[in-house]
Amino acid sequence: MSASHPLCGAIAVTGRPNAGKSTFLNSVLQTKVAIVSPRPQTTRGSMAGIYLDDDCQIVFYDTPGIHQPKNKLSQYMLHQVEEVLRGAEGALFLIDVREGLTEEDHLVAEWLQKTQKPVWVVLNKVDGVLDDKIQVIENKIKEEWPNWPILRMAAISGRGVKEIVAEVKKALPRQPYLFPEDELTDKTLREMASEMIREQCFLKLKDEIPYGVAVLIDSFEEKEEPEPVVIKATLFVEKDSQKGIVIGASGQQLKALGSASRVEIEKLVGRKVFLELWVKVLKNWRKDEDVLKRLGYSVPKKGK
Ligand SMILES: Nc1nc2c(ncn2[C@@H]2O[C@H](COP(=O)(O)OP(=O)(O)O)[C@@H](O)[C@H]2O)c(=O)[nH]1
Ligand SMILES: [Mg+2]
Repeated sequence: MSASHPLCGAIAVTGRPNAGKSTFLNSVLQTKVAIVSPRPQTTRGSMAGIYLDDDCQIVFYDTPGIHQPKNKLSQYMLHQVEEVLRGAEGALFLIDVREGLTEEDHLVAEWLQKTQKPVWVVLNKVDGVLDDKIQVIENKIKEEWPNWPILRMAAISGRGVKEIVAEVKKALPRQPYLFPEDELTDKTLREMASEMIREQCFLKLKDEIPYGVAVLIDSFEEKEEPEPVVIKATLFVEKDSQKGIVIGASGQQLKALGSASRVEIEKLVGRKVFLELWVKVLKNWRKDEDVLKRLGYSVPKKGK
């Protein structure tokens, strides 16, 4: 490609569940686009966060954490990671230094070795971890994967993020921008609103419940201001018993979910939102391909 083109390319943001991938995406864009929770496997699909500066566009793809698949939804999540890696120039491999090197990190490394693309190991969450401990992890990584450069970051505060961008830039080709200059993500407002509701489920619902919640936006109406954006959404749960929990005594839990989600969606759309939530039971939806498809988690057939 011509030297007059800008530096541009896609980079996969990979790592085990909870390593801080979505936090990195928000940090590099200085805007909240990806949902984050203290719990693993919050992110289900891939999402582009589009970084732009004077001479460069980097499309960072947030991905679900690489893990051992347990059901059709996990298979969908892992397929999303494969697709992103296929189209990327390289991958960031995020490691949570507070946990040290784990089995799951080795599983991620196996995936990344297969791609034969540049990989940058990013030691995340260095805030509050002693330098000696980080050094021990770094030495182990150098032994195991000697070809991969190692960087340090605290995605939560933005420390080290600029340096990562600078490193990644060196590996990008010159080509026309992949996305229009004013775009921040590849997701629609509707999709992002549904994610914001799911995020609140992860933050507010206990135990296994959020893992069995899917959100479907039934309608998203943008009337003229000062009218609010009117959003109607259904939360699907897997069992009758979960429906009661999500709604809560006299509807308190659902109300809390609704108002917290509304605040987040208002930040996203930059205006008032009226949000109506319903809860329905859809037995074992995570195992049912047709239902997964309806909810936007389309699992490709094996061998494709
Ligand atoms: N202390 C600390 N926590 C972080 C950092 N980055 C992410 N986290 C936290 O780790 C948890 C998982 O982050 P998330 O971005 O959802 O991880 P993902 O599953 O890899 O996308 C959240 O509670 C984040 O606030 C960091 O640099 N420092
Ligand atoms: Mg995530």
